[in-house]
Order: sequence, then structure tokens, then C-alpha cells
Amino acid sequence: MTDVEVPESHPRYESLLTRHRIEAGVEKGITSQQGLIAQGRGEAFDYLLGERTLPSADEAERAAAAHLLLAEHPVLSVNGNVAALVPGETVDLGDATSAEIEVNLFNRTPERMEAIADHLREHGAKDVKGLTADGRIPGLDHERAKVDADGIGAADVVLVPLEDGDRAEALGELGKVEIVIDLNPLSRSARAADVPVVDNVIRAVPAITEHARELADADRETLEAIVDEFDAGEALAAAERAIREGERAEE
Ligand code: PTJ
Repeated sequence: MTDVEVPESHPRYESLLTRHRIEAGVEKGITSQQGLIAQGRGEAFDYLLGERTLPSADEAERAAAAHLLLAEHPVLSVNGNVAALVPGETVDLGDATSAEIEVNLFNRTPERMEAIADHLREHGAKDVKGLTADGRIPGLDHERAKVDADGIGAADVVLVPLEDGDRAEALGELGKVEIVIDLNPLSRSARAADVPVVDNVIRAVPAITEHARELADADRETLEAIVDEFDAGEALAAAERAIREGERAEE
């Protein structure tokens, strides 16, 4: 996948690069056409957030890292947008937290499942789950419910970036700790999460990896304290304030 040339001096450089990645993802059969619409919605929120990681999002990223490090069986769920935007970064996060990677799609087709798994392998993933699909998330219609029994099915902590609300709620009801990355602090997914990370997946995934690397030698008590101190409601409220009241509202 090549990045179309965008001059780095362009004021919307990152946003344009992101668009090209999503476009290339669609061309490669990785990203769904609905993924383009989802990206547009995300961009609007990112613009209102000042296209930066809020201090409250950084705290959420640290709490997400602590949860992943404490987990017995952490899994990173990957959809078509995540595969197009942060394939290598997702593999890095898996390495830093010993988490498995599982493809789990809203618009599931065998072709897209294979294309995404291949793409992740091209970016260094050794084992990609999701293709066996011998487990089910109760309370969801057929395609979206499919998971690997020994992947998301057995996970105690799941990272679900850019999730749709129904599946986020259903995963939460299974008692799994759910970390959601979503630029919309009002979305049902963000509200269903134990740790809502209101940040662009492009910034959030490397930031969680960085925190995980910093915390690699921390003891359980330290990690548990980070998890306990994190307040999901406050993080959502801070993001909403930043959007409603303008760029410096949170600082
Ligand atoms: O690949 P599939 O088939 O699993 O489909 C994936 C999409 C994303 C198309 C599907 O899950 C979907 O339709 O999602 P929604 O309901 O449009 O929700 C996407 C959410 O992600 C919205 O709240 C967006 O604001 C948010 N979002 C979009 N782009 C980003 C984002 N959040 C973080 N980073 C982004 N780059």
C-alpha cells in the first residue's frame, strides 16, 4: 500500500494521508465502503478535538496499557479501518502487551477476512485469529457474532477500535474488560467501554504501545492502581467539553 504524495507542509497533511490510506484499503479489498463514511465521521470529531491527544485521552491510553498488561488473555480486535490505518502499529501493540490479534468484521465476507489477515501478516503478525469463527457472541445477529472460541471468545480484555455500538455492548455484557478507541465521546461504543479512548486510532494505538513499554517492569499493584484511578465517565465528559467549548477547554 503506497501513500499518495502529500506535501508535509500541507496544513491538513495527516488528515489527507489518513484518507489515502483508507482509500487504498478499499482498493485492496480490506476496508468496506462503509469504512469511508466512518472515517469521515471520525475526521469531523478529530477536527473539533483539535486533532491532538487530549490529556484525558492520554490517561485512558495509559489505563488501556495497564489493563492489557494485567490481562491473562488480551486480544486486539481488528476491522477494515484499523487494518488500513494502523496495521504495523497494531502488531507492535500486540508484541508490547503479549496480546493476540483477531480480525472481527461488521461487514464480514471470507474475501475481506483473508485480505486483512494477509495484510496483517505482511506487517509482521505471526498468528492472526478470526478465521476459525467457532465461537459466538450472544445477542448479536449471525455475522457480527462470529469470533474464535480461543481468541475473543476466551479473552478477558479486548481492545475494540472503531466498534459499532451493538457489538461493543454485547462484548461488555460478557464480562470482558473492553477498551474502545472512538473519536465520538457520545457513541454507544465509547459509553459501553470500561476504558473509552477518545482519540484517533492513528495516535491512540502507538500511544498505548508507548505506555505499555514504559510500564513493562511495573508490578501488579502499580498497574492495578492505574486501572482503579481511571474514571471512564470523567474521560468522556472531558472529551465532550473539549468538543463543545473549544480547543483549550481542557487545559
Ligand atoms: O471493517 P468492518 O466491516 O468491521 O466495518 C468497520 C466500520 C468502522 C465501517 C463499522 O464498524 C462501522 O460502521 O462503524 P460506525 O458505526 O460508523 O462507527 C465508527 C466510529 O468510529 C464512529 O463513532 C467514528 O467517529 C469513529 N472513528 C472513525 N474513524 C476513526 C474513529 N475513531 C478513531 N479513529 C479513527 N480514525
